[in-house]
Amino acid sequence: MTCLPHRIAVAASATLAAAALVFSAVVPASAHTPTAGSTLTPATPGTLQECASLNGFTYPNTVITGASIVAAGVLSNGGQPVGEHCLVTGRMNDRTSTVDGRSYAIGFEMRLPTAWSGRYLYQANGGIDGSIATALGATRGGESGLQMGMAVISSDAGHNGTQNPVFGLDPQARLDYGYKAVGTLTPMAKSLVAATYGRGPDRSYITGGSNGGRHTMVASTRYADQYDGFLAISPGFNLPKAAVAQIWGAQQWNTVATTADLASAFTAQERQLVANTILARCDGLDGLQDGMVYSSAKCQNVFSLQGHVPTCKSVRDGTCLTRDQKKVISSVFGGAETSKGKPIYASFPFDPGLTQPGWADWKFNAPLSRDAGAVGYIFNTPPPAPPLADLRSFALTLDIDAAAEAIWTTSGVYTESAMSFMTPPNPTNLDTLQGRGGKMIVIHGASDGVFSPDDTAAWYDGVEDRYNGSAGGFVRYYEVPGMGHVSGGPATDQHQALSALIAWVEQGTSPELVGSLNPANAAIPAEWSPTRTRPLCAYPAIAQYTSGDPESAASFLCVDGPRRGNSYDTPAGTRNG
Ligand SMILES: [Ca+2]
Repeated sequence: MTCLPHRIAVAASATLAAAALVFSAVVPASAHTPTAGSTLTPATPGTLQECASLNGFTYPNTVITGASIVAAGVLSNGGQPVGEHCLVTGRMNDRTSTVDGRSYAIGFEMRLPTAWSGRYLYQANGGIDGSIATALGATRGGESGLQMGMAVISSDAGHNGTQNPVFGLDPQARLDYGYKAVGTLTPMAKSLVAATYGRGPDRSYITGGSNGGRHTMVASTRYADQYDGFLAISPGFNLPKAAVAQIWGAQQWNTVATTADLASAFTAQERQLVANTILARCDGLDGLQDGMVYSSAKCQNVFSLQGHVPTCKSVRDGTCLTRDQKKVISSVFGGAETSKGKPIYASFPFDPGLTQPGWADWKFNAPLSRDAGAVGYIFNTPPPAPPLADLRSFALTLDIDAAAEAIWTTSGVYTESAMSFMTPPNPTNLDTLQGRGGKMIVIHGASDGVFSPDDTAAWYDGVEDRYNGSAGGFVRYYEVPGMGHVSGGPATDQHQALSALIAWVEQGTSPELVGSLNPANAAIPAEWSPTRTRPLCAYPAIAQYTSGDPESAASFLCVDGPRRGNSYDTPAGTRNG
């Protein structure tokens, strides 16, 4: 595909104009540069009119349990106080399950700022839900929708924390977790906004990371008529596939682990060895030795685990990998397969960010706990329901072929398969979103330990194919080198994607994201300047160093890169296992 290069911008508005001037001179607008697409009318500010009286707010199947003012400064984000707002708590669809006898409801809180921007934000939460995270509307990139004046709702998606993961025994709780909580809460939330401000939201947004990114991508197909902007970060949009792949990976690691801790299969020292070898081969491909590999697609061909990482001649001492370790690491990065060699999920790109502890936690710990519980109760039909105290042995002895099959099946009271209720239907069909002038930004780290950016790239390739190469007018994908799951890692993981999305939706401003470092991120190498910035380039473009300060985004251009989503030959979301 041909397109780009994009112009880039820098974070500080003071230098924005100068940078734009420079790059407009260097890179004239091209016919191949994605257009910003159509624009919706901007939101206009409003003022909170009601709060305590919202205790009397009525909506079908809704119970309000509290409504009161929260003073400015009680909450903060990024070290800055969040302004005064009204906190409304409640729940929808109180019920007792006829299947498992447990009580369920869709719990929520909504935070409605006194100084309102006219915008509404659905904060989609992570994990397997089950708790009402504070409705800050925080993106993990540094922004807070609440701080930006948006009215934000957060929910438990239909079950509470004590019901994780056994809520999967209840078919309705499965559907609420999968997609129906978002569909149920959205019109109620808009009605609550109207009751608070005297009018409904001018513009509506949804954002989340991980499972919240999944909710966001599901909403981009199921509820595109309800939202104007979608910001999905590290989306697990094929979560049932990924969970089975995680458990398959645990079984692989277990063949070379030296202790009960699967991390002994590939120690921190050995991961550093691989990262150093990747950097030695690939760091300079983008024009700068800076500890970041932007030419990821090229790197996958240039770097060879087998050929470039020393093979142990005797014992493992951290300076080498055994042949068996190499076989396992290659297979995990190559992607989980059934015993017949069919892909279960997706490949993962080699990237130096695998040194971060979060990568190891996802690879070695999560499969034996979170993924095992999710597959055992939520994603397989019928649910095998293993003892919760024995999830480790459930994972390590699981029949992978059967588990990969059972994410597609229905049975008895379970009338939707996990792949049906968890993933976006027709994921590349964004006709409704496009048709109403909606916009979507997707961000994914290259060293995500659980959800693969190769899967996201494959999805984006499918979207580009569907829209004949013009998808950049309404949806863009940004891969962040070094970044782990949602955030973290040796990466410029801080960004202004929510602001950029709003400007894209309401002003038609083409997003130009700049990544910066999080000072609290322990994975940042000491030799990097704390002020380092990098352009986040819209896939398939990659950042290329040109000249100037190596710590500054202004020294880079986004240049043409290859499409990389070749990890499986069927569109994302369709059956390939
Ligand atoms: Ca580099």
